[in-house]
Amino acid sequence: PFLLNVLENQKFLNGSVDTYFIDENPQLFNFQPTKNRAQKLLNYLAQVLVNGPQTPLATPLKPADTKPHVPEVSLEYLAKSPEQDPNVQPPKGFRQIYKEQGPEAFAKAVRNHKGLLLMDTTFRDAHQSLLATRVRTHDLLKISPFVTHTFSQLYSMENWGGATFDVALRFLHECPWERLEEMRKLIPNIPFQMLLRGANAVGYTNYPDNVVFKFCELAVQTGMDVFRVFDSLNYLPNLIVGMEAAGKAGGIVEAAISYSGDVSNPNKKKYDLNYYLKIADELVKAGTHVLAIKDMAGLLKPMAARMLIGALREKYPDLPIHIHTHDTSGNGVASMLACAEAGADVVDVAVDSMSGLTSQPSMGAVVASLHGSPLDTGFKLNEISEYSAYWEQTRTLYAPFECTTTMKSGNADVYTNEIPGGQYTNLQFQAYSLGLGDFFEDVKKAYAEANQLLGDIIKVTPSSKVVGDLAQFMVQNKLKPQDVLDRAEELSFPKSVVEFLQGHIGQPYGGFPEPLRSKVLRDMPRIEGRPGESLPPLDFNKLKTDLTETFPNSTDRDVMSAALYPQVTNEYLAFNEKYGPVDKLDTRIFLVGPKVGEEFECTIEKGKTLGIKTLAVAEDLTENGEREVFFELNGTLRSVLILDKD
Ligand code: 3PY
Ligand code: ZN
Repeated sequence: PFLLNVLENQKFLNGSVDTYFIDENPQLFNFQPTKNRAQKLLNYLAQVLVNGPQTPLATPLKPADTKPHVPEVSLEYLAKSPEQDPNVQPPKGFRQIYKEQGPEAFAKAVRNHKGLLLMDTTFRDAHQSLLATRVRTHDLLKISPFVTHTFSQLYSMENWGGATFDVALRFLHECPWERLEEMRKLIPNIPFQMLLRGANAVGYTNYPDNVVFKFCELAVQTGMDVFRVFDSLNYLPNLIVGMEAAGKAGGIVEAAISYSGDVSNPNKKKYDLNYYLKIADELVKAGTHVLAIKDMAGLLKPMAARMLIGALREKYPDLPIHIHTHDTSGNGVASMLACAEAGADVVDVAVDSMSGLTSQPSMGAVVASLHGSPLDTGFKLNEISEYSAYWEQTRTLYAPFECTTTMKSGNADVYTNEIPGGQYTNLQFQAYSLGLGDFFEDVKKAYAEANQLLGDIIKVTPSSKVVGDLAQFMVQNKLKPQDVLDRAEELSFPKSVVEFLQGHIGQPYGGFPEPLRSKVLRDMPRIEGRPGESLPPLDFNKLKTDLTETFPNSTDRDVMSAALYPQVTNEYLAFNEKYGPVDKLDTRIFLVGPKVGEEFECTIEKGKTLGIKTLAVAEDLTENGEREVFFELNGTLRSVLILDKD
């Protein structure tokens, strides 16, 4: 068994020790800095067996006890390869054009391509929207060889950024950089795409400029290609920082305009066609390689799509146009087809079994609709089905995070409340877990009201959180919009709302809402321009020194993670040091632990596979309140003592 150290001693943790404690218990100060990885994993498994999941599960549903079938690369395809060898290099894709000839040549090739191009969001936004971003590197890597050989004609696969960075570190206890690097090794031909929240990078708040620049540099070095850059208020100075950072790093810049309102409705005046054309103009001037419309809530109806994409196509005949949407209303496929017909070069889809609801529209549906037309995507339905079957099975491993526990259908009420896909799922989930009957209906109504109170702003991470927080605040405190205005001076608003009004995430189009802002802020400080301009650069050397003091093995990647998420990164590193490479465990075992008596394998690196069998969990506690868990590790008996927290 492990020796206990002081950090696991109940008496010490309770604070009930005196100065003789060290003298009387020298063994507790005998720290073991490097236990081997296998032992650490046993420690993790025992911890889960004794104290339950080490990452919070969102529903009572259990992960399925299944091993998803990984489809083989098609024989027809291999037969065409000269060596008929399964290890054959995958076909060339758009990434080779980008790497050999640069971003401009890539953009030209995209624009000149005849059929409709697709971005597959399965590795990022689809699971961010449906499974609380919980899909693990382990399951992404398993299907990567199939993807690289079968879908080499993708414009890109979105597999990084957005919420994945935070969730990987915080909840999955895995390194996002390692995920990127490993995917890259397996997929050399398809461009990788990430979502960059402009000056917020992959966080929820504006960072100093040098953080954003360094982040992009490291992302390109680790394998990232296309940066979809947006700002949550479409605030140009913020957007441009992100574009410059991605461009300077050598990436493909895909500046995105976040879509709000409805250009096909003459009564919705704030975000009309002209608003979008003006921003597009600025982004083109700033040198974007590709222009994206980011319809994060799924508000772009087919008719509006024809108007907006038609107008952009006419104005910029040579510029590649890429459309992102969410299928919340159920209109996603129709809208993407309308975009394609109006001249979009690329649309976003998710594989069928990970599509629909608040995720992206279905890849199979879009592909089938265009078969035999001039916009034919060239994808084969049978191959999409195999890919889909993998994800259908894999999805059952993530049952504890399934949005369909509460979400049973699409809902066109999104046209009224304008809640972004990922947030829609979150809010519904929170409402259900509070168990209040009409709470979600009330929150959705309040969301629209909160948006109006804040001046009808663009709503996407992090501005969507501001609106969501205000909406929940209104429902919880039973406030009508007029109450909020009347009592603004005395109410204690959520922090995100106050900071938004202070200008912490940028300047909203049309200005801040008055008199609300003045009433809430009174004499609090305000930021007038771009928040990053007034933030001092982050001292990376100091951060590195501080981090390596606590974690001597930390890398430049960890330092970058810590620059964005200091606390989360510290916890990740501490967890990793204690429990080892938990990212290598199968998903069910990672989430809920093995069954007693179960035998399984875990490959911790190429050629190093552990055979583990859980033998028993002791019925009785030791006198220190610990429970002993017995394993067989590669045939030898091991046991671990775990403090039982119950
Ligand atoms: C994100 O910022 O993570 C989003 O997906 C916004 O749409
Ligand atoms: Zn999205």
